[in-house]
Amino acid sequence: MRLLIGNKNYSTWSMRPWLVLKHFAIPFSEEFAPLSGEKWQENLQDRSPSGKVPVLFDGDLVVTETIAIIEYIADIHPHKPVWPADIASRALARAASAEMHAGFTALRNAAPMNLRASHPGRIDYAEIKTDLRRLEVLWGELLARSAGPYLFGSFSAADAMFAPVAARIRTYDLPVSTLTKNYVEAIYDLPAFKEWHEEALKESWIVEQDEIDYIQGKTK
Ligand SMILES: N[C@@H](CCC(=O)N[C@@H](CS)C(=O)NCC(=O)O)C(=O)O
Repeated sequence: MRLLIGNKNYSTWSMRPWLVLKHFAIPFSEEFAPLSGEKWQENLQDRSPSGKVPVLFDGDLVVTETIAIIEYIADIHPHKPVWPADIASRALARAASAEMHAGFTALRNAAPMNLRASHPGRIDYAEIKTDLRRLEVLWGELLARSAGPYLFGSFSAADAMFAPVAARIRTYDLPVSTLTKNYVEAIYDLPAFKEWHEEALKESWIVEQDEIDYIQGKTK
């Protein structure tokens, strides 16, 4: 099984299935498709049917879309608790993951993941407050229900879906509750996240369109 991913410092979607594979000790090889540099988009289109990362290759099967990749991993490893065990928790985990996949657009657009960076105070709270409030209510309800430290007790695909948001909260020092801060810490403490993070810190590529100065129109 091969996973095609983008730059670890920036690629939120790549991070999610990678964390699931690593955390559940599922053997895979990773391949890198840069998200910057000469003809990066053409090169990515040659390697990915959707022109995006991640892509999972398993024999002749090519799976695009993060959530479909995670579901496939769960299907072929039914004994690994990729999703929580009980039906109600699975439904809630899938709902939260679907909401992450389709939503939180203002937060995602205003505060790109950049693991190497530290930009406290750079995000206009007014732009993201609706998403941040919803995020804190959702995480708060799930953490109260499970008693943590992850959304459903132990780490599951739902946490993998939200890990890049935890990284944004840290990078931009977003104003959040202690409960939310503790959850961000739990993500940073996960061995698979630590491994991704360490590898991201070693990267030197700059993906300009994902840098806060570019997004805020300061270097366009
Ligand atoms: N809906 C896709 C989104 C994937 C995505 O947007 N990936 C970014 C990198 S994090 C990408 O490939 N960007 C390249 C581009 O849009 O040209 C998924 O769930 O996997």
